[in-house]
Order: sequence, then C-alpha cells, then structure tokens
Amino acid sequence: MSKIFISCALPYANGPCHLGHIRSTYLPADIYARYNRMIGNDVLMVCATDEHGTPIAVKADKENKKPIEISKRYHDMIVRDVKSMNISLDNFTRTTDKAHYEIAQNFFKDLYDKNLIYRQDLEQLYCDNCEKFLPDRYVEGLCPVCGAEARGDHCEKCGKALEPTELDEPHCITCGHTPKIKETYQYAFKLSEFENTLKEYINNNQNLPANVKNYASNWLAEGLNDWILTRDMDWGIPVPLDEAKGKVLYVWIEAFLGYISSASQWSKKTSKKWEEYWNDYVVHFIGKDIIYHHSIFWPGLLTAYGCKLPDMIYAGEFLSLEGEKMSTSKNWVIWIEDFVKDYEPDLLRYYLTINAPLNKDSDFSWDDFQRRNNDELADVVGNFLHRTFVFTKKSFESKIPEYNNPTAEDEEFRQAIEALPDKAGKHISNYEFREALVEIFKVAKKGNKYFNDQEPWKTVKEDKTKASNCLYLSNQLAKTLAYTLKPFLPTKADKIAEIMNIKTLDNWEDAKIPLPSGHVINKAKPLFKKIEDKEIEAQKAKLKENLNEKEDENMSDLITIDQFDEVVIKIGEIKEAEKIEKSDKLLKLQVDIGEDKTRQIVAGLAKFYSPEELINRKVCVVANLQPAKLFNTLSEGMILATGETGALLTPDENAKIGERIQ
Ligand code: B3M
Ligand code: ZN
Repeated sequence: MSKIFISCALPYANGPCHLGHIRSTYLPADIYARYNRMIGNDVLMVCATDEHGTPIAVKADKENKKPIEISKRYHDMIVRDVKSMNISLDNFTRTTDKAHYEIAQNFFKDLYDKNLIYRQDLEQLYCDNCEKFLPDRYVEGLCPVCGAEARGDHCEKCGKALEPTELDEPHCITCGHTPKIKETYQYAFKLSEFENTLKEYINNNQNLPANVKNYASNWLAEGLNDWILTRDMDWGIPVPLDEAKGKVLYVWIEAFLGYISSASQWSKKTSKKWEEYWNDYVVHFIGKDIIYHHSIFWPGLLTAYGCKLPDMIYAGEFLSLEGEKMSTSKNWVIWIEDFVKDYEPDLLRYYLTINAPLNKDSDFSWDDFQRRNNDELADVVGNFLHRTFVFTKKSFESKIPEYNNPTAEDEEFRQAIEALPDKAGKHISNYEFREALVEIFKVAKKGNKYFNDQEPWKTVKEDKTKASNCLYLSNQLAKTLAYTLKPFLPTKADKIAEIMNIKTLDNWEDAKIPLPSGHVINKAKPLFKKIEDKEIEAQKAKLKENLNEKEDENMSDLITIDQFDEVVIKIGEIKEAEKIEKSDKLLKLQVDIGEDKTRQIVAGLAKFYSPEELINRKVCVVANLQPAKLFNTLSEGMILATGETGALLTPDENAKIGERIQ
C-alpha cells in the first residue's frame, strides 16, 4: 500500500468555478484519488483558496471592498462548486487561515536564515497617479517574448512568468497611466543556485509528462534568474523581518505552501501525519498555464528547504467553449453553479473526461455534450443496464441466473468483462483517464451487441440455458461497470450498485469477483436519459444572452453591431502612390473612394509593396477616420491590411468603388 499526496492547484478566490477549473485540475485529481482509494492506497487530497496577491486586491479595488470580503465571498462559492461536482477532497482550507500565515512565514525565515534569500535594491514600476508600486497584475502591457498582451506576472499566450518591468508598453490597470521606474528593495530567492539540481530533476524524472518536461527544459535552457519573493503592497502575508515593514510575501511563494498548510490542518483534525504521504508519493494536478511555477519555482524552493520534490506534476491543457477561448471577463464561460442546476454532475464529469486526453486541448460544445450523453451514456451504458435489469426481473425473478455449458461467444464475453478492471485501472494509474473510459465503453458496447446476438427474449422460451448464460454475464458486466465507472461517475455508479444490491464499491478488486447465481437484484430505474434538442438550443441561447448582459455592463471587450456600424469602410482604388521622404515605412496614396476628389492616405505599406505594385489596386478604406498628419503629410483615412505581413485586404472584382462594407 502506498500513501499518496494529491493536490489541486489553488484557485484564486476572485471568482466561482467554471468548466475549465473542473477539467484541468479537480476532476482528474478526483478520478485519480478515488481510484487509488479503491485499490487500497491511502490518499490525502488537499486544496485551498488562494486569497492574497493582486488578483483579489484588484477586484476589491474595483468593487470598493476589502480584499478579505472578496475572498470570503468566492471561497464560499468555490467550496459549493467543488462539492457539487463531488470532488472528494480530504481538506480544503484558505490561505488567509492563521496557520497558513505561520507556515508561510516560517518557510521564508528558514530560507532567509540559510542565506538563500537576500535583500536586493531594485527598480520597480510605480504609478505616480495612484501613488503606489504596481506589482504583478496591477500592470499590463506586451509580453517581451511573444508580443501578446500580458499581465505583469505572466503571459498567458506563451506561458512565461514575467516581471512587470519586463513588459513592453506597460500601463497601470487602475488608471491607465504609464508607470515610471522607481527605486525600492525586495527580497530575492537564490533560484539560480539550483539550476543544476532542477535540470537533473526535470531530465531524470521519467514520470513527468511531455508538456511539463518540454516547457521546463526550454526555460532551464535559457538560464534561471533569482526570484523576487516580496512585494510592496498591503494585501498579503507580512514579510517576517523587522526591516521589511510594509512588505508582503509574493502570493506565489505562499500559495505553494497552501498545499502544506491544508495538509497540516488535516493532520490536526485526523491525528495522521501528512508528511508520510508527502514522503511516499506526491502528485500536483495543475493547469498548463502554471507549469513554470510548479516545475521550476516550487522544486527550487523545496530543494532549498530540504524537502522531497514532487513525484508527478500533471498539467491539464486548456478547455475552450464552443470553439472560442473561454473568458470570464466576457462571460464566455459556463459556471458550475449554472451547470449543475440543469444537469447531473456525472454527465459533465463524463463529457470532460471522454472528450480529449488531459494533455490535449479540449472544447466544450453543447451539441457535442448532447451527442455524447445521448449516444454514449444513454444508448450504450444506460440501455445495456436497463435491459439487463428489466429482463432479469421479468424472466429470472430478479435473481442472477446460472452459468452453465458456456459457448465460445459466452466465454469470449466473460473474458472481456474479467479483463476490464485491470485494463481500466492500468490506464488510470498512468493518468490516462480518457483511455480508461474508452476501454470501459468498449466493453459496454460489446455487452449490447452480445445481448442482441443472444436474443434472450427468444431463447428464454426455447433454450433457457442460453438465456441464463446471457443474463448471468450481462449482470456481471453491469457490476463491473459500477466498479470501474465509480471514479468517473460516482453517483451513477452508486445507483447501479443500489439496483444490483451491492453494498459498497469501495474495493476495486471486488470488481473481479462474480456475483453469485441466485443473488437478488432490486427493481430497475432508468439511469440515463436523453437530452432533447430544445434544451440544448436553450443552453446555447443562454450562453449568448449572458454574453450580451455583460456587454451592457460595459465589462466586455466585444463590441455591439451599432458600435461596428460607426466605422465606415468603403471600397477604394489606389490611383497614385509614392514614397515619403525619410520614412522607410510610409507611402503616400491617392485613393478613389467614389467621392468628387480622391482621398490622400498615408499607409504603412512601404516595407511590403513598391508604389508601382499598388496602382489600380482595389482596397478597403476606413472613410470616417479623423484626418491626421504623419511625417507632415495629411492622411484622410486608413487602408486595411494585416499587421505582421502587411497583406492588403482586396475585395472581389465585382465590388464597386465607393461601396460600403457592412
Ligand atoms: N492561484 C491559480 C492559477 O494561476 C493559482 C494557483 C496556485 S497553486 C499553488 O491558476
Ligand atoms: Zn495608476
């Protein structure tokens, strides 16, 4: 028996849970935890809400509330959501818990006393207008690595952890001002000293999945800088040093320790030692956007402290929604609270697991959710179970019949049932949750086919042995499904067990012991039902409506059709083109857009086109832009072209000069 320490990434307490949270961390962690408990391992699964740092402080500023009010509100919602999805956490705490402060401060002190944390004078971004330093998410700008819009602490596009001063074109998110650079001091961790240890850790750990290894190795190849562990802000855990008044621990260093404080809180409640779990096997379930933190910072800190490193870091890739990136600010998202009002959590657990392996991006679409529910859960498993139970009641007085003189088909089917627990279990052990479900459904499909082929409704009258064997085996499969589905669909599995008069599904090995002939089962109840088209249409409409709602509140980056309508884009034809002196980017154009006079437009096309190439080209022109002067040359419009390659947007030949695009 092993002891297993399982953690889910700590959700920021600045919003409730949506499908993405469940898919990337809680659900896989829960499947893994439930399975391991069933095979007799001793599991400790912990989590907590991450309540400090700029994500919560920024939200509190916006709402004119105290950060703790915000974090309490969302902590409660997150607990509710996680429970509603039947995530079997052993402990869920908060990083605002007193014990957590102590653990985090002691950890910092330990490293400081070992001279692994040192004071560093440095320059940081400061907003004159707000009169404060702008750590992390208080500032946004462009990622220096990939050029995408990024927050001060992290670029979502390329995954790089950032320092605010690294951003190009930074601006204060509170007031929009460009911050200045100001001197201050912070405390830094000598991460660079651990570069070799980390390289060894990443390269020699066979278990780590490819995405974690690849990201981590790329970053390590660039070389590591020391890591600033403190911030100038009010909201956070005070730095435990007399000379560091007004400074708090950076949210990330203490968030990691949330794993530990949650576990130690559990230890206090249960009198069991969490360290034994940590020292045996640790797995962190995280989203892919925080691979850097877990594969570099955290092992670095743990090594410095002298603690065993995680055995496994499992990073779930992203979940999109109806083909689009999920966005909480645009409300392009499905909240767990809403989902579970309409559907049982097991249906979502199924969908999110079967849809794609955890290490591949995945999409939630209502149509696909309906299809999988109807064709797979209802038609394959539901149908098989229902006909098995109904037939057992009707023709065998609700008793599991005898199994005698089996045919080759019977035996082949029996072997498939018998092999299923090991096959599925092996996949789960290897973190291949989808593959395990695929195996389970393969055998369930086989069950339906076998039932059809055997035609027990006929043979029961002519050849009862045949019908008995068929129902004996079908019931055995039903039982095996209850066990093997338990980690994935815990509620449905319990319902199968209830119908089958099986007391508990606690022991995976029991899946392999056949139910004896004569065992009496209870009355069947339909377990899965089909989802109607109109429900799905309503869900899709709701998603769109919610998006609009937010637009009204002016919280969305999306524009309305009316806003778009304000932009007048017309078809034009370039009549003249010439270079602008001293500029290698700009061309001066005369464009006919169907007015009395041509328009003079200055366009940044010189790098991509020679003036001659442009003559007589039809283009799209923004016609109602305020005139501006560029290089002292008047520009009365804008030509549409792509940013990177300067490719012109050219209409089809039949477009008329002066015609408006709408
Ligand atoms: N609170 C959430 C995130 O960035 C962050 C995780 C902490 S895990 C120690 O997804
Ligand atoms: Zn400001």
